[in-house]
Amino acid sequence: MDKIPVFFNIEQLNFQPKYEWVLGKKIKHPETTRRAQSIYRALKKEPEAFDIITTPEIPLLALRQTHNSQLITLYSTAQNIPEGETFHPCVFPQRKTAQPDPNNINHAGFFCFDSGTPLNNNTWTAATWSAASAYHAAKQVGRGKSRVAYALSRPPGHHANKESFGGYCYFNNAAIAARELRKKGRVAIVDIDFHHGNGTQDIFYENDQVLTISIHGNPKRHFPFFAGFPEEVGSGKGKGFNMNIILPDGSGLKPYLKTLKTIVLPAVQHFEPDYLIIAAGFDTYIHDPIGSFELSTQDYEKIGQVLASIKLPTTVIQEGGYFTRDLGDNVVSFLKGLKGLLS
Ligand code: SP5
Ligand code: ZN
Repeated sequence: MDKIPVFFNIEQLNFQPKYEWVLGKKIKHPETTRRAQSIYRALKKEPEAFDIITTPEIPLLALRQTHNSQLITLYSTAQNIPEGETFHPCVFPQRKTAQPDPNNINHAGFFCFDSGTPLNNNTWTAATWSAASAYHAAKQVGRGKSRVAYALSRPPGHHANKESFGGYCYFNNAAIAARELRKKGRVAIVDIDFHHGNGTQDIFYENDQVLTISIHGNPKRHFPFFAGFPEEVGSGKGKGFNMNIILPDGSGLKPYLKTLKTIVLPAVQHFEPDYLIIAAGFDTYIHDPIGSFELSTQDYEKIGQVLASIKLPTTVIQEGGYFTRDLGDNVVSFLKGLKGLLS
């Protein structure tokens, strides 16, 4: 039996955001390096199932195909922030009139849409290597070397769009993976993070060659608040190629599987893609401190099995999931559900 290739680079651990503010309170930042370590350890425990590969570099061009140069410049500007200091954007200009200067860190607020996504001198390094893991996982699948690959991407990516960052995301890892696979065919992205994948939606909103589907908590009450509603179906050529599915707070396996089987699978199959990308967040876990769904560790295997039944070459990109202790077990459970793709 083949192993599932896992892409990760230790450089991704360099960035350690310390705090964010929730309802005026300073809290420990949920997007920690311990998250990645939890996943890494759980995968490492099963060497017969997973082949951990050290991610090589990503070509700058692959970042530039998804993100604009000002955003990339801003992250390199952030490399000059003194060691140990963090820049929390706090001035959010009117984007229509402001003239942003990405060489001035004080202008960072122009390039982001929330206050929970800080910058420091290591943001660039970690975010670039996180994107590299997604890119190389996609490449492995695109080359036909494996029918399934997993990118241990951290920091996450699905909230980041072409020109702005937010929601703990800097580069849109799934979008970068999709651009790579687009060289070979059509791509469907299914986002199972608790939050709406607003960045991914945005990047492919006018695209009819990349189908984007996100299942998430109600944006009326949950981040990202401004997007993720069913009326958002894509525009121009892309009309009909974006789908948002809201599940109620408290949703467990039953409604989740029903949604996958009756809505997601038929939509993906109708699109007839060549590749599937899963933006896999585990903040749908019952104990997650941010999400409000109630999935269990065992449930993720079942969800994986249903997604594997589409039988497409599949790239899994890690997104959220903040109950660190069980995060690794949840990822392993999900990937076991996808093992059927290897045979
Ligand atoms: C990648 C990802 O999962 N990003 C999520 C960003 C969410 N940021 C807002 C967090 C607000 C936390 N509110 C706690 C509510 C507790 N029920
Ligand atoms: Zn999330």
